[in-house]
Formats: sequence, C-alpha cells, structure tokens
Amino acid sequence: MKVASCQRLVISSKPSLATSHQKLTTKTMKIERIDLYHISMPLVSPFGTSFGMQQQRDALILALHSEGLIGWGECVATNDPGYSYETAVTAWHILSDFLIPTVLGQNLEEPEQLSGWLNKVRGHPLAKAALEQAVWDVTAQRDGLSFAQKLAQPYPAGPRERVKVGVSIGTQPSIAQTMDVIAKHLDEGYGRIKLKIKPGWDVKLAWQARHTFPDVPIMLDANSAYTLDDAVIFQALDDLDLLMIEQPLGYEDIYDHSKLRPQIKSPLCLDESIHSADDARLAIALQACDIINVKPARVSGWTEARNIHDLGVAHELGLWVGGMLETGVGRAAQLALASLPGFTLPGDISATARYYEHDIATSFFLNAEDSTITVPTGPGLGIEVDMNRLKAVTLREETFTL
Ligand code: OSB
Ligand code: MG
Repeated sequence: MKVASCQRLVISSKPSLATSHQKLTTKTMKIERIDLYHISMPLVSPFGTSFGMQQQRDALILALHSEGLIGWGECVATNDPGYSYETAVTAWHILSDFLIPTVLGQNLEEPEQLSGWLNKVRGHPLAKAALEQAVWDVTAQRDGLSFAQKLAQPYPAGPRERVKVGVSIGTQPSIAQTMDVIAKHLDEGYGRIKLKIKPGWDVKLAWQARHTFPDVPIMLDANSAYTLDDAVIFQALDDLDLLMIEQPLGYEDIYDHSKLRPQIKSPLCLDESIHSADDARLAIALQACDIINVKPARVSGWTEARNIHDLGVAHELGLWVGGMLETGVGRAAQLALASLPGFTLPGDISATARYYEHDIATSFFLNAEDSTITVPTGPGLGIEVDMNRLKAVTLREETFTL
C-alpha cells in the first residue's frame, strides 16, 4: 500500500504539565503532529493469567496535536503477544509506518471518519484504537464536551456520572493467598471480584472463594485456556452462582462457545473472540454468549465499541467494559465508555493504586460506598498528563510532523 510520507524526529520536550483545555469555534481540525512514546511501568503487584505473568507494563502513549489542542491515546498492546498478537513493538511499527502517515495532515471533523482512513491496514486493532482515542479526546475538547458526553450524544439520558467497577485478581501462589487478596480488595470497597483461572487452578479455587465469600459477586476469566472437552470442569462450577465465566475456549472461537453454553449454568462471556460488531453479530446469531466484555482497544476503538454496545442492548446481552491494566490515560477513556447506558455490569476498571504507585496522569479513586469510580467531567479525557513522569518511564520517543 502507498502511504503519505512524513517527517520523523526524536524530540526532547521540556517537562511541564500538559493541559489543553480551550474551546474552538472551527469545526475542521488539521492533524498537525503526533508524538509517540513507548513506556514501561512497574505494576504494584505481578499480574498472572493463563498466558503468563506480568510485572512490568509496557504500553504506547500517543499525543495528537491539532489547532492548539492535544488529544491523548494509549495503546494497550503489551510486552508479549499473550493476550493479542499485537505487542508494543508491533504497534509502534504499525502506527509509525502506516497509521500516523495516513492521518497526518488530514482534516478531521468527527471521530467516526477515522475507521475509513485506516481500513487499508488489516487487523492491528490495538494500534488503531490508540489513535482513535486521541481523536475522540481532541474533538471532544473542540466541542467543549467531556469524552463521555461526546460518546453519549446519541443517548437521551447522557452519560452516567459514576460507573460500577470491580477488580481483576491474577493467579496467586496459593488458594489461601488468593483468599487474602480478595479480602483486601473487598475491604477497600470493591463489590465484584474476578479471578483468573487456568487448568489445575479452577474448581478448587472457585469453590473456596464462593464458600469464603458467600454473598460476593464472583466471576472467572480463563483467557482461552480450555477446550470443549473440558465442559465437565465448567459443569463442576454450575452451583457456585458465578456472575459469569469469561472466554473459556479458543481466543478466536465463537462456534465452540455456542456448543459449551447450553451445557453449563453459569452465564458465558466473550472477551478475546470479539473484534468487531460483525463478530458480535455472529456470536448473537449462534447464541454463543450471554455477555460481552467490551474492550475498546480489542475492537479498534470507541466507535466500534459503541456499535457493539448498541447491538448488545438490542439483543439484551449483558455488557461491561474490560481493562488492560491501563495507565490514567487509558483509564479515563474506559470510564467514558462505561458511562453509556447499556454497560450495566461492573467493569474491570480499578483505582490507580491497584496498578501503579506513580502513574503518568491523574489518579482515579474508588468510591468505596458503592464500588464506583467517578467519570471525569473536564473537556475531553478530563485528565492532566504529568510530562515529567511520562518522560521518566519512556524507553523510546518519536515525533511525527507533516
Ligand atoms: O482478559 O480481561 C483480561 C489484563 C490484561 C490482559 C487481559 C485481561 C486483563 C484483565 C485486567 O483482566 C483488567 C484490568 O485492567 O484490571
Ligand atoms: Mg478477559
């Protein structure tokens, strides 16, 4: 494919707090410059899943400059291709060599235009979503709206002010230690617990959690660690009154999930397998799930996430917003999505302190009385990026101009 060429230079900008809140009257916004940062941040505790253990969180942060405003995006592709085939390094390649050259110099009106510009690049939803987040942020700022208000424009009720959240707990060294971690998070005020499972770390764990915490909403996430032959394992969980079982089977599979679903009592949720509204339509047609975990990055961004929201509402699916251990930049945009009316189940959106000791942007806190986080109301994402901290955790940085 042919892509526009652009200037690339490595910059070092002066440390300052980046704010870009001003209302403009011009509708069309020229995309003038994009800064890309590959960051690496230590997690407060290691995060274990069926696909691996993570202690250090790599991500890309993107700053899009237009008409005196800055829109921020986070690419949640991580160190290794365990959750998705994308990594921070493949996303850097796709963004810097294809996506950014395609959008630089374009006249932006609304975020919905972006997918049309990017559709010559197949796949790579996590890379695309970083750019889309920045485009939603910058256009919301232009319109004098919060990200949530802009996203919620089609819905008469507008965005919710607070969204229900839970905590996702990685695999631990023992079941007893897992019970301690659950107790700690319940103490902090989290009202929904998600436990990561994998073969050999499932029925006993879930049984112990249910009996130790009889009234707590508990769900399990397998991250694709099982096959249809394991149906008996999921049947053994039938009487534990689980909120749901997330992505038990193949990471691209929809068909086998439709075969498993009628064999078990727990509601079935898809995460990895849903990359688009078309995938969601297929899952609905095959009755493969009761619930969808909507991660904007996995579906190329907020526009498609909202399409899936609308489809889910129309077909009475359960819906919630998933997480990828985001920094404050990504978390603000997750909260905006979760403020839409159809997201009625608690999201994997925890307080900053659950992930990072020192984040690169505004911290978020749990409202312990109702296990919610307050949706930012300032223009765009409504956060401040701490440029000193961003620079301190940056491994590689590049700026792209026309
Ligand atoms: O499957 O939902 C998942 C984190 C990284 C990759 C995949 C997943 C997760 C989580 C963490 O469960 C959710 C969070 O951000 O708290
Ligand atoms: Mg998941």
